[in-house]
Amino acid sequence: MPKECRRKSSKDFGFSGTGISDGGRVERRAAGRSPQICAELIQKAAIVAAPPAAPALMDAPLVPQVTITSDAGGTSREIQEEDLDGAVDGTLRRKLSNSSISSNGSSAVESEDDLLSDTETQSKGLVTLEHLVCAESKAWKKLKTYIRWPLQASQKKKVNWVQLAGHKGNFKAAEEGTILKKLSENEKKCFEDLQNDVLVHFVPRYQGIVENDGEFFVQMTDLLAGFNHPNVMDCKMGLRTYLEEELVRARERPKLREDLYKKMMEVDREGPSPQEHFQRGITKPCYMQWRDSMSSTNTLGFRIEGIKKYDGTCRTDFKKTRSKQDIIKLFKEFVEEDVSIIMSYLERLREIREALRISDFFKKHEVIGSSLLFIHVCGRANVWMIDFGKTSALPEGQTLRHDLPWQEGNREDGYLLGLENLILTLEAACNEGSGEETKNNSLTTARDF
Ligand code: I3P
Repeated sequence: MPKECRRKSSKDFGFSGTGISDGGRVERRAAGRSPQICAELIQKAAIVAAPPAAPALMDAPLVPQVTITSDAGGTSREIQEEDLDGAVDGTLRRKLSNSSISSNGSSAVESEDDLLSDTETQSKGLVTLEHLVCAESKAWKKLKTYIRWPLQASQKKKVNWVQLAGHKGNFKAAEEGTILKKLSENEKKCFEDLQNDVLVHFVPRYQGIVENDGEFFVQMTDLLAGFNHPNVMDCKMGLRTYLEEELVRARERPKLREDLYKKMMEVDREGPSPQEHFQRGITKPCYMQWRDSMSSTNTLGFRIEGIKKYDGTCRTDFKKTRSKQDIIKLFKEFVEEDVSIIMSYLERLREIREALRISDFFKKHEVIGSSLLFIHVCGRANVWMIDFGKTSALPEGQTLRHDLPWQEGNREDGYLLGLENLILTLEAACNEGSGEETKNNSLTTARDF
């Protein structure tokens, strides 16, 4: 930490008794996924892909057929051909950005892993400037969560942004203090609706749509503008990170994706089922379910996606970070045991919670794949709600509670459960620092808000 930023720290955070449950370890990785949904999708994808002599599914359970009607699921238009991936090898990509029901404006199959060039570094999830410079050859840096990087004048042309987490969105630097994100009708609609909502104080300021080189972009405040060497953490919120529509789509047009199979294998060789191994492919919902079960998404309702420190190191190797102890440790490292930073974060999170409780926008939207972005530098700390590409409006008259478990059809996203657990995590850190024990020992469950 730079000297001028040093503040008094708690001597020992300790962090025992966090007040949140671990959710227990998954015994077998694939068991964390929904066996019904995955078995069904694998089976259908197998038929589509028609691999020779595919082995029978092992212990595949009977699949209850869930039908999502427009009443339950949707705002949706018909799923169009262009919404779907074209091939197992990923040569054609799903184009969520064109979909009014599920879009974050960036739909390439690439992930942060694609950005890392060195295998060893990749496995450690450590990104250094050199790697980013190497990866800069792409015309576009596609960044879902993005960070302005303090640069030497000589480097400025090479690297403007650093990816922190998730798959890469389409961002472009804009006039001072703003950024451009490739237009997604879905996200644009969210920003427009948010203008008249209490949440407007917690999202980047929307500055309309602009055209640049024949393409359209959402222009918004660059949250990191004006900060030198900020510390940034991205936490993806919710009990799941895929839309119900993605399940429906995968049932209708199942696609095996080799890129996702490979990504899974890099992290967990036991992750794929025998069938998936044989086919060397996995459907997107199955991959996403595996991601959610491997991380703390399914148990705590949030997960850490990436951390960038003031010293330039950037970590995204959190796919297996699941236990509360590990998360607390990461928060400790992130704030360098500065309790005052934790306190500031807590204050902001509680404000967000209050706003969510009265927000009309929140009530009427399924919030999937959205993140909370933590930023602190020199004693200043803030949290912002970002990424609304997969946030979709519910049909007229429908609302969500956001604190209920998800069952297919109810569209609940668990956002408030995640926020509650995030607050409990940080409170536990502070309580421990001041010698108090945390009373609540269980994962937050359905509550009345
Ligand atoms: C990606 C991540 C993204 C998802 C992307 C996944 O996995 O879950 O959120 O994009 O799907 O590959 P990982 O974090 O392991 O790299 P969406 O949120 O838009 O669904 P994609 O490959 O279809 O872009």
